[in-house]
Amino acid sequence: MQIRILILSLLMLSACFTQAAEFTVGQTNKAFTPTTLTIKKGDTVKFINNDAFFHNVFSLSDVKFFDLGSFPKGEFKIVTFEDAGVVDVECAIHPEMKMIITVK
Ligand SMILES: [Cu+2]
Repeated sequence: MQIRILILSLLMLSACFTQAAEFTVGQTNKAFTPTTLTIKKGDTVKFINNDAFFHNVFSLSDVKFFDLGSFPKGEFKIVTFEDAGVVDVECAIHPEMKMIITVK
């Protein structure tokens, strides 16, 4: 009986350690903050618009191809990164806005 509880406890503990993390990237003063981010496979990134005008988030990368569309201040979009590699992220409205997400 005790060994079952021990095994169950270990399983629950390992599940905690392998849980995906959520990172937040702001869009502030026409810049992604931070401009570089390193995450693990399965982690999510929440992109939040902190400016008083619309921003977009997209990537043409092979590792993760996406376009979150345009959204106003206070709104956010969440992306899950399943594969390892380097992802270039941009804003279609402001070409100077760029960031790099490295998925390990
Ligand atoms: Cu923008």
